[in-house]
Amino acid sequence: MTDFTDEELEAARILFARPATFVMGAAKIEQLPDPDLPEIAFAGRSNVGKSSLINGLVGMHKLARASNEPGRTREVNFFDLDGKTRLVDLPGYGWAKASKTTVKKFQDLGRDYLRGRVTLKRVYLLIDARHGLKAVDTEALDALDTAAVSYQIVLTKADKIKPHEAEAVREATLKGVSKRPAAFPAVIVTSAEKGTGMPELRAEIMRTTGAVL
Ligand SMILES: Nc1nc2c(ncn2[C@@H]2O[C@H](COP(=O)(O)OP(=O)(O)O)[C@@H](O)[C@H]2O)c(=O)[nH]1
Ligand SMILES: [Mg+2]
Repeated sequence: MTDFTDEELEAARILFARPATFVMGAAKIEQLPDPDLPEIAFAGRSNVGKSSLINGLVGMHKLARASNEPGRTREVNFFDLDGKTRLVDLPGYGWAKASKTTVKKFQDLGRDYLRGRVTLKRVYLLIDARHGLKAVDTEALDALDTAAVSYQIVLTKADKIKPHEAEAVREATLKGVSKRPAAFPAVIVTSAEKGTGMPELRAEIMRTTGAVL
């Protein structure tokens, strides 16, 4: 994992303690907010923990709605962090129940966003720490490499396995993306439930967006 000084971790803690608000959900590419702030997007299969991670980062339980509310998770949802940066919750993939047309519509939206967003600084691709990279993730990795957007893998729900197991999955995941051109060569282990990895992820986002207090 990238090293951060105590000062950086503290600055990031303060940044993420500032007010975070829901800006809007876009169901079409024309509805995106003006690209006037640096953005960090979160992608991953549905249920991997995207909304929970965003909530964990800002320390609010209900900013991004978690689970059981597929309505919002099919849009691209924008959250403003104190006017400094936007956190973007992308539509999940790997839907079991949704129709093919619905899936395609929202994956196309996600792809259009990734391709065309000039203010997008990095994508965090979330992977369940219990499973590691799976075939279902390949398409997302390919889309990110094709869009040439810098992305980093975040392992979620690490509280559900033992630390040494999470470490093994982290190493295997890092190896799995080592030849991928747009992948950042570090994998962060997190638990939104326990707060694991949140200080480092906040610092990483602060560094990546160039947000200053
Ligand atoms: N144990 C545990 N459960 C989590 C964690 N993050 C998310 N979950 C659970 O996983 C389910 C899906 O989370 P959600 O954030 O809605 O996933 P999303 O579909 O990717 O936005 C919910 O029931 C969450 O409570 C975590 O760090 N630890
Ligand atoms: Mg969600």
